[in-house]
Amino acid sequence: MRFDVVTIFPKFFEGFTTHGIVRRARERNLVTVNVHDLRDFTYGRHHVVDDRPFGGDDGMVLKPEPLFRAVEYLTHGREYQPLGARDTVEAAPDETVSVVVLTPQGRPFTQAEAVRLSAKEQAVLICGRYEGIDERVARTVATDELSIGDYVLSGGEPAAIVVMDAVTRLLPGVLGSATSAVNESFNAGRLDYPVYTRPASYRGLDVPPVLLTGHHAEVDRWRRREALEKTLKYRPDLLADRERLDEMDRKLLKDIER
Ligand code: 6GU
Repeated sequence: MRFDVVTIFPKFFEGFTTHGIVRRARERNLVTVNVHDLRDFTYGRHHVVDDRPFGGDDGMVLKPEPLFRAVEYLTHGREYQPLGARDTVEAAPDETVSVVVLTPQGRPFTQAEAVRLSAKEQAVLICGRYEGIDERVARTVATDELSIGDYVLSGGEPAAIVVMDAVTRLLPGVLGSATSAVNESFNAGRLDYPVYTRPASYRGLDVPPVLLTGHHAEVDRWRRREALEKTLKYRPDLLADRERLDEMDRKLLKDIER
């Protein structure tokens, strides 16, 4: 899969692409991360990327022209056009390409969205800045507008990193074991169970004894119960639809609620 990030802060991505899972996926040619400076798609001596909002307000807005030109270049291989040379608008070439605008106004980015993006050949990630992006970008050349949560970041760069991380680890061959990506939080509709490692006793804090017994059925039951307790405490919304749970989970949940 190929990611093309469009940003006014290309250096922001250096650490991300050179560490951990993404680094290994790149080295094995499972993923390509190209980072593009929005200023390279500007025209004129001053490389202006922003302007004041029509209607008046505080702050600045990312101008449409450099973003349209960046998307055309990255998805259609079209060379930079002089201003005014093109008066039509082309969205992504086909369903193998996603053009994602990252703003707090987007649809929530979820594990399901990560799975959907992981099936694409290319994702262009446009990082919003300042007070926003000219709305014509999201309405035309973009295929998706995503937000990573209900809080305001000063730019879309951390969000682009979040999206690339979540998607990259889903790509075939990236994680060591074929099951590690499926058997975890959210795919199962609840939070993961707590884990412990050695030492079994540390500063008077003991690992739950059941984990040291080697009784797999008991360990499984304990894990399920802990996972459900934590989900009930932090994310009761995930358990709203009891129909999605199996018999054992429903029984454990009733037990916990008593
Ligand atoms: Cl994608 N961008 C910004 N600026 N803030 C956010 C966000 C994105 N998602 C949550 N907050």
